Parts: sequence; C-alpha cells; structure tokens
Amino acid sequence: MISEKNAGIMDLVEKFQSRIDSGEFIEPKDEMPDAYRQHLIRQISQHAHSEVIGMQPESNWITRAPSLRAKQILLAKIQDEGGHGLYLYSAAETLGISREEMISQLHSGKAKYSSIFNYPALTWADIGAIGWLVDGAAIVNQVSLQRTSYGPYSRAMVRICKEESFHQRQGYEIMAHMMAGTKDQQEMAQDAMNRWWWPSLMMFGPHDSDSPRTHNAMKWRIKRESNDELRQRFIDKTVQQAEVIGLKIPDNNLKLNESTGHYSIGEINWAEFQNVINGNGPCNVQRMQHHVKIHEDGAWVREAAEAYKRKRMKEQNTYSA
Ligand code: BYC
Repeated sequence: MISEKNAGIMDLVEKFQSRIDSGEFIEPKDEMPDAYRQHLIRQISQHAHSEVIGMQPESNWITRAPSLRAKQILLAKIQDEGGHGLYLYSAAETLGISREEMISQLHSGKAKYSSIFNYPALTWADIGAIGWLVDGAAIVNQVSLQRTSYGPYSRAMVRICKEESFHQRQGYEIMAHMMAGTKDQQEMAQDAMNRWWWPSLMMFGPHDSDSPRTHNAMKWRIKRESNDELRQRFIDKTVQQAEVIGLKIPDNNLKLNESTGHYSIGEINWAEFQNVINGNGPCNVQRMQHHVKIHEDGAWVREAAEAYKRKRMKEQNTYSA
C-alpha cells in the first residue's frame, strides 16, 4: 500500500518530469525534487569554482606577456573568467546554498573544480593552448548547456558563451602567430599542444559508460548531450584547426573514419584523470593554497561590504519609519 504522503510525492515527481519532458524551464521558486536541486548545486558550484581557479594558471603570465596588446587582452580575458564565476555562484545561490558554503566546500575538498586547472602554464604558448583548447572545450560543453533545464543556469550560459568565443580566438591567434614564427616558436607551440591536448579531452569527464551522473542529468535535461558526444564534437573541430596552422595532434592512433566523418583517438589516460580529480595532479595543492590565502586576505572586503549593507538598511528603516 502506498501511503497518501508518498502518493503525493510521486504525483509531484511525475508533474515535474512532464514539465521537463515538454521542454519547460524550471525557475527558482518552482517546486522541484530535492535530488534535482542537489544535482544542480553540485554541478553549478563546481562550474563556478572552475572559472575562478582557472584564473590562476593564466594570471601567471600577465607580467610576462610579450607585448602590451597581448597583456591587455589577457587581462580582459582573466577578468571575464572571474565574472563567469560570479554569474554561476549567483545561479547556484538561487537554489538555496550560500556563497560562503560553496567556498567552504571547495576548501574542504568536498566540491571539485575542473581537472584541467591542475596543470601548470610553463611558457607563453601555454596561454595560447589554454585559450584555444581549454576555452574551446569549455565552449562546446557550454553551448550545449545553454539549453539546460534550469533557467538561471541556462541564462548564465548564454552570456558566458558570448565571451568565451573571444577567448578561444585569442588562444588560436597566439598559436597561429607562433606557428608562423621561428623554429623555436614553432617548437614551443607544439610542446604546449602536446601537454594540453589530453587533459583538454579529460575536461568532458569519463566515458558515458563510466559516468555515474549522466543518467539523471539527461533525464532532467540538465545535460543535453553526453560526455562522449561533446568530446567527439571538440575533437572533430580541433583536429582541423590544428592542421590549418601546422600543429600535430599528439596521438599516433588518431584516424578519420571516412564513413562517419568523425576522428577516432587513442585511449585517454583515465588513471591520470582520477589522480588529478582526487587531488594529486601537478598543481592541486598550489591552486588550493592560493585560493585559501586570497580568500583570507579578502576577509576585510567582505566585512566592509556587510557593514555598508547594514548601515544602508538602518538608514532605509529610519527614513521609512
Ligand atoms: N574535472 O558522472 P560524471 C572554463 C567528476 S571552466 C573534475 O560524468 P557530470 C575556463 C564529476 O564532477 C569550465 N571533475 O559527472 C575557466 C563527478 O564527481 P562528483 C568548466 C570531473 O557532472 C577559466 C565524477 O567526476 N566547465 O571553461 O555528469 C579559464 C563523475 O563524472 C571532471 C564545467 O564545469 C573534470 N574534468 O559530468 C579558461 C561545465 N569530469 O561531482 C576556461 C559544467 C568529471 O560526483 N559541468 N568530473 O564528485 C559539466 O558539464 C559536468 O559536470 C562534467 C562532468 C562534464 C564536468
């Protein structure tokens, strides 16, 4: 026998699913199953953390950019990433979690951020590779997320994608210039390509058959396409872009399947991926220590903003009394 309470819950879950199936957006005040809410909080907050932690490898090169033009562009790009983090934290807050809680989950290791930002940016060509490959991979994923079922996340994605396409071009321009330059510059570009190619493919997450979150994410239309579908799209377009500027994809098994029009690749090193997401990549410790330090150094700014808010509220109460 199903109790009246359980029947009520099942009814709500069915109604929710039929809204999703008919393509409606879910908005913050709508009823939603707790599992949907928690799934989104996890994904959106991790996405926000990735944007902010992603500022670190690039900021390493602001003072060493090879020209004033390159420095201006890089500064603007990194500032954009900070802004993306803010849109996403705001979207996650609409689900009932505070910014403070999200940051504390990041610092305790409960919340992840993208594996890609645990690799170092060793040369200027790495800035090209990050813009072209990392932002390129992010765009493929985020264009798809523009149609995600949660309204605030979808709207944040629309804004982010507009800026992200400039980032991808900025990176490709750096790589194209280096490939048209001296032998040393060409080698530097190829070396960056060799180091960033495989980690970029890992950004899309494990194969669909090994992805525990995909089933619910697809059912609730949080994800509109699977990890493998998006990875394939990225590979197909990037291989062609590499060819145009003379870069070699570091994969001896890369092959075009003439009948499908898709490239097949060698095996991704999933042991390396697991190692990185479990905190043991080349820069995990450094990234987190830096974030904790900057967060602590910024405590006075948050306190001042809170004090100002309290003062304004007090003034408003006095005027309206
Ligand atoms: N790194 O079942 P799965 C940017 C985790 S920033 C770390 O497939 P899901 C940029 C996953 O979280 C762009 N962890 O999960 C910024 C799960 O663990 P939990 C960042 C990963 O969620 C600055 C477990 O593995 N983009 O563009 O269905 C400068 C099983 O995975 C990763 C986003 O965040 C990974 N790569 O799919 C430049 C996009 N992959 O949470 C550029 C939004 C998987 O259960 N996120 N895991 O402990 C997504 O689309 C999805 O969350 C993912 C993973 C595709 C990443």
